[in-house]
Amino acid sequence: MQGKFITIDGNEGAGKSTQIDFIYQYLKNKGISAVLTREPGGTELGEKIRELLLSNSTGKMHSDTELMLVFAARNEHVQNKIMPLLEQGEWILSDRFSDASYAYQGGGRGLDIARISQLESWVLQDFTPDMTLLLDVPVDIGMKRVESRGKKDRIEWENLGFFNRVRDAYIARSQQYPDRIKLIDASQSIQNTSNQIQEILKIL
Ligand code: Z5A
Repeated sequence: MQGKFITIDGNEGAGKSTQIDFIYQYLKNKGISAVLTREPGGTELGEKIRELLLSNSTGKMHSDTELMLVFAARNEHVQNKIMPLLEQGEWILSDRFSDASYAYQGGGRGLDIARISQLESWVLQDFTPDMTLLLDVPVDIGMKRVESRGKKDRIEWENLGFFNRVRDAYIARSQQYPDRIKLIDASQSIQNTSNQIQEILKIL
């Protein structure tokens, strides 16, 4: 049986972690034991890069450096984990992948999309997820959901304008790649959002 690579992405508080658990269980009930992973991270080195990217103690970082670090972590992830697992026929569920770079570094930080695309081609060549579930929630609702966590990481200190640009960039990606990226209204209840996801997963 051939493995599949499914990614889940979205703006702050969209419910990715909540829904990835649902997807994992849904697949398990169908007899598929998926491997859960995340970005930035997913490998030992990738998790160290994640710490650099998200720790408040890192301080200021040039946006190009941030972009290259997320792709460095991604290269480790794809070469040393995702590809080998897919070759063994495993299904992989990743909490975030390259669309996040277009949204956060492209939309949020304002980096040139053509440069992100160049870096993506260099690192991934033509490798893309089989399916991306994009959870979309208005920024104010998402923020309220994550506020209760109290602690903010280095990127979460950004202003509302940044997070609105992130959301807009995600939506633009879903319009550009409608076959791969499935846009889900994540402003609904957890159950309603899971129901939308379940309908989409039926096509796999
Ligand atoms: N980043 C980047 O800049 N470039 C890249 O290329 C990549 C990443 C790959 C790490 O992300 C950061 O890395 C992220 C982007 C950047 N930056 N920031 N900031 P992360 O995915 O590890 O962490 P996160 O983005 O902070 O996750 P999140 O958005 O905070 O959480 P979530 O997974 O989407 O949501 P959740 O944990 O499932 O839910 C949050 C709360 O809301 C929780 O209490 C739930 O019970 C509740 N919830 C969830 N769904 C609902 C619904 N439907 N209704 C009500 N309440 C809900």
